[in-house]
Amino acid sequence: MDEEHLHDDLRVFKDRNFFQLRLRSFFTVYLLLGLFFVLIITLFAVSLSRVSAISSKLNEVQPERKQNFSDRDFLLFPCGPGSREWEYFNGKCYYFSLTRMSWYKAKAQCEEMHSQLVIINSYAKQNFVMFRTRNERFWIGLTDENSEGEWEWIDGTDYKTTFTFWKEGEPNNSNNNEDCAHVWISGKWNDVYCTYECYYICEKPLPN
Ligand SMILES: *[C@@H]1O[C@H](CO)[C@@H](O)[C@H](O)[C@H]1NC(C)=O
Ligand SMILES: *[C@@H]1O[C@H](CO)[C@@H](O)[C@H](O)[C@H]1NC(C)=O
Ligand SMILES: [Ca+2]
Ligand SMILES: [Ca+2]
Repeated sequence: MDEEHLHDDLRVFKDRNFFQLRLRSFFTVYLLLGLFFVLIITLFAVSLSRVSAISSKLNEVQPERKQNFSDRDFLLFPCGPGSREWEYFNGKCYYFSLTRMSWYKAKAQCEEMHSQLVIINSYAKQNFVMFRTRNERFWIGLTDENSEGEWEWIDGTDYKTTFTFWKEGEPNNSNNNEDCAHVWISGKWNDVYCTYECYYICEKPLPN
C-alpha cells in the first residue's frame, strides 16, 4: 500500500476542491448576470411608464386641438395641422400631386379632397405655381371642351378679362383634340388632349 494509495487519495481530494471552486465562480457570474437583467428590466419599465404618462397627457390635449386651431398651429400649418401636404399661399391652400392622371381624374381627385383644380388668375399666383412646378406638367382648372376655342375656368372666373400665361403659339388645339390646359416649361400654359396623364394642382380656401 501505501505510498501509492495515499497519493491517489490526495489527487481525488485536490480535484474535488478544484471542482467546488469552479462551481462557486460560476455561481457568482450567474448572480451578477441575474442582477444585471433585473436592473435592465427595471429601467425599461420605468422609462415605459414615463412614455405612457406623456402620451396619455398628449391624448388629453388632442381633442381640444381638433375642435379649434390654436394660433400657433395656424402659423405652423395654416392649411390645417392634419393636412401638411397642403401649401399655403396668399390666403389659400394648394396641393401639388405626386401622381399623374388624366384631366378628368385630376378634377375628380381635387373634388374628393374638397378642393378644385387651381385657377391661375394673377401673376403672383402664376409665380407661386411656376416656382413649385419647375418645368414639370401640372393640370390647371382651364378647359375649352364645351366649345372649341372658348376657354373657361372651372369655377366660372371670366376667362376673357382675366390674366393668361400661354406659351407662344398656344393654345394650338393640335389634331383638333386639345381641350385641357396644363402648366409646362417655365410654368407657361399649353393645351393638350384631356386624357394625357400629368400631375395636377388643387386649390382650396383656408379651413375655418
Ligand atoms: C379655442 O379654444 C380655446 C381653449 O382651448 C378657447 O379659449 C377659445 O375660446 C377657443 N376658440 C374658439 C374660436 O372656439
Ligand atoms: C401644338 O401643341 C403641342 C403641345 O400641346 C405641341 O406638341 C405641338 O408641337 C404644337 N404644334 C404646333 C404646330 O405648334
Ligand atoms: Ca381645344
Ligand atoms: Ca398645345
